[in-house]
Amino acid sequence: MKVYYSEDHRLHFPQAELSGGQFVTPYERPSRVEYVLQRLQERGMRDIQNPGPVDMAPIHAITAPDYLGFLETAWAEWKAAGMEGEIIAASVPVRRTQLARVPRNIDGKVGYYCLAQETAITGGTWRAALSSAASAQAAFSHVAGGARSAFALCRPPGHHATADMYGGYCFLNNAAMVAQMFRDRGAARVAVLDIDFHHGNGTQDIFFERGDVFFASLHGAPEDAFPYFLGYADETGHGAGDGANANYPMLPGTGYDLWSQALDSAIARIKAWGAEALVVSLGVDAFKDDPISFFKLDSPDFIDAGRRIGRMGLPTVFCMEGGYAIEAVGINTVNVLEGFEDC
Ligand code: Q9C
Ligand code: ZN
Repeated sequence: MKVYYSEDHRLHFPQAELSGGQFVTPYERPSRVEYVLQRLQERGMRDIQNPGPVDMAPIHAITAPDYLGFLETAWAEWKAAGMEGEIIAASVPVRRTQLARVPRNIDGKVGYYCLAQETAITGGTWRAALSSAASAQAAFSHVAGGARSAFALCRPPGHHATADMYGGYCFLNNAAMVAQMFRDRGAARVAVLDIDFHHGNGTQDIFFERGDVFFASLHGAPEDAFPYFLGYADETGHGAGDGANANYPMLPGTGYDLWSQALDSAIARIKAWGAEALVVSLGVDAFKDDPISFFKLDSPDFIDAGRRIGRMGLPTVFCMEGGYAIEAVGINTVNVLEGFEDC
């Protein structure tokens, strides 16, 4: 399987993540990518390329222009306002703030565009996020050109980003962008299958009222797990999107037996719905030793999951999402890809 990745991901490495009332070294860190690259090499998947320059049009197709402008200039505005540290949102519009509008002050703007305050923005974040999108675009182009699959080793990840909000380590929604690219290239029906431990709230939000992109997500129940608030099973889509959203929330301690049943159910829904192309939000934080998650998948389970996805027989673009048990991230990610190829 062809792999696309950009070294520019390293431009995004905040010193701090707000976690449990402390600032800690972010779980979502550059070394994650190094472990995946190393494992790809070990397993003989050496066809690893840099993406070409990013194309802004597919990003605009799923992202609000004011939000993109914010991401591009936030660091300069933050510094110009005399802020000393990295960008962390402090004041955010919350319940009973439905009338919120974009403020002029950068501190206010940051809060306006933020959906979770653990995530910092730095001087390199915008370019890193663009490079991550560029990898996803290159993977899409490869599959659009006739290949069965491709892997975008995206960093930073994307599935928590909505059309106009960042958070959960995500800034631009790579998976949603690729789904839209499939649509624009003529696929009538496209599915996004999100196997990251966390609910893909950003992707769900982008497609919730659309009937042309099916979204299925397996994740920790929203009562217990980030991103909270969304990801319940009764969120099935709205308007034209009614019936095109499928959530599989699962409780702490969930192992592969139950998880794989949910996977089979999501796959059956996607097949029955008639998807012609597939985007996989490939997080491996469902792993038993993940430091911020609570499922119990073991490394071989990821091979089996990859096989089940491969048997769908659809043109498939994998976009890297989460996975924080650093040394196992490479093994688990490549296991999914190998299972897929071997199905
Ligand atoms: N103190 C992805 O997997 N909450 N994002 C962290 C740790 C945020 C996960 C809690 C988790 C975001 C792409
Ligand atoms: Zn995750």
